[in-house]
Amino acid sequence: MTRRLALLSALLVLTGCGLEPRDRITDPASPQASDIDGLWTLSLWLGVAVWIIVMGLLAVPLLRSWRQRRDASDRGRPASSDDDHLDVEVVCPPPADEARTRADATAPAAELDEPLAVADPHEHDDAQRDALARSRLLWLGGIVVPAAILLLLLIASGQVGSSTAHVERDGELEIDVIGHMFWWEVHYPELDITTANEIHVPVDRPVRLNLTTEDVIHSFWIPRVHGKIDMIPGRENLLTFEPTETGRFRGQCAEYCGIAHAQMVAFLEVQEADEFDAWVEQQQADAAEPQTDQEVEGQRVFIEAGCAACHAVQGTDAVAGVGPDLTHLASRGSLAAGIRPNTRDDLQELIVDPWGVKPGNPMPPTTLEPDELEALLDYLEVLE
Ligand code: HEC
Ligand SMILES: [Cu+2]
Repeated sequence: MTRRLALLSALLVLTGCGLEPRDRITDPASPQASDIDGLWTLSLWLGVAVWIIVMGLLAVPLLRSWRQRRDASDRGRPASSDDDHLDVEVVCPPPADEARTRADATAPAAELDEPLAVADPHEHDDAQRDALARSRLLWLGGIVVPAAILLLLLIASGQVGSSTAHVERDGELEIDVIGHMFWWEVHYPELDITTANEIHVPVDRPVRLNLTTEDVIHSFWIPRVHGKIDMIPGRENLLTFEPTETGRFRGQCAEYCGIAHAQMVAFLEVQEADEFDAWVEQQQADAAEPQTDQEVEGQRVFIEAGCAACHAVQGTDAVAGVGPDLTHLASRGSLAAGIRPNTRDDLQELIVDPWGVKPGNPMPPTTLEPDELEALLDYLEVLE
């Protein structure tokens, strides 16, 4: 039994551990995330305070009854649990009052109170004082304090709600993010850039995300910069934040959207302004031309194997938008919505066995001759 309990608690503790550390809201990298973190901390500590007080109040009578029982047994009386019950019967026998109704005579409370009051008027005063204290405690602890705590939380969450809501900012960078099963399409309308799964932004500049979906409801969530917000069909939800720290922040679809929901990861890449400008320039360019015969052959395979039916490579005949834009595929740090590093092996596995890499992926497996596959990989690696 103890062993099972220990195993169960170990399991519970271990569920809190990931193989790799995940980005948390408690490590904010924008004023918006910081406000959300503040609200979370306030709720946590209020909860802890309430828990401690309630447990304390519970401990007082428990301790008192334990002490009474211990004293009773010290005095040599049996410390059985029906001790009190026995006392009542012995000390306060119901008086044989003729005037009493039958109902009165059978009410145990009346039997207990009246003879005690008659026996000792001081005890009556004490009982009244006790009752008053108890009702005061009930009012205070049951109504006034909880109402005050709830009011405080209401005000705090209202404040955070308004400080994190979308407001138009000067010089904000506008980005459209569209949820797909199971990846993120990313457009920069003013910069004429299309990419996927990795969103680059400059540090210390307000960013505005226009969030929608192509299919089912998803939820966009990059914990270190903002809270989660749903992507709803036929609706555009806005999210503004100002990243104050550079780095690569992990995000995750936060609304169950199908079999590969857990494998729908996004990255926010917050860069210094000049690095971001360089990235923009690179992304605005058309795809790199294949140079060697092998790469040219790879481009032919790409078109003929049907990849171009779903993917776009700017500057070529491939213009479809069913899957991620591959124009600058090689410049991305991850593959298949953040679940694989962008290496040649992972790329090969994704092309040969897309359903093994990500179940539910709409991309069909391809059967290519080994040399065709090599050529295709060579071509894809050119797409810096
Ligand atoms: C029926 C449409 C379809 C076809 C055909 C298709 N793909 Fe895809 N592809 C997708 C979709 C959808 C995704 C996004 C999968 C995900 O991450 O959930 C994808 C993802 C990818 C990715 C990862 C992109 C990224 O940024 O993570 C690569 C690379 C890729 N496809 C290459 C190919 C190649 C090469 C072919 C041809 C052999 C091909 N695809 C054929 C739909 C297609
Ligand atoms: Cu999703």
